[in-house]
Amino acid sequence: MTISRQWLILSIAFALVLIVTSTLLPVPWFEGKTVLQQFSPPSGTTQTFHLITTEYTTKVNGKKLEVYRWNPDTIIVHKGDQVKLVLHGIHGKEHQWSLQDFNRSGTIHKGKTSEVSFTANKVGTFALVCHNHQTPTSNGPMTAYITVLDSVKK
Ligand SMILES: [Cu+2]
Repeated sequence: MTISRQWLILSIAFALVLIVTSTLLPVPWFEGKTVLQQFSPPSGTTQTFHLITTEYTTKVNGKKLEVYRWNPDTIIVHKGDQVKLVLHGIHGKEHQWSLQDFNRSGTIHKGKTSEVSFTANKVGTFALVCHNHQTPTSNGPMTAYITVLDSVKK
């Protein structure tokens, strides 16, 4: 075996050791996490959803019908996720809303944006209700459904 071939093998071995150790050992600038931990998604990730207040109108026999809706109105997350809803007031002067199962409520005004965050700590389907537009007689129902699936991702 020549000297240069030994150096080549030694260099490759050194590079492999460097790659393996840098992947598996905690790295100070990744807050003590390994490279694998840093770049694999944690179980409780933050999910951000933008919802806009939307108005639909139509006419039936000359009579105007209108309904307010959340858009989108269906959100699916996993148990343990941090959920951030960014609510954009587009149509409708004001929407007083609540998400009772997660003890959150607020008011959205036209042209304004507000945010609400919560931990999806229970499994099920939960209603984000606008109290100004709750029934067909009050131009609703303006309800979005947040479904929290069990934390096992498939
Ligand atoms: Cu509303």
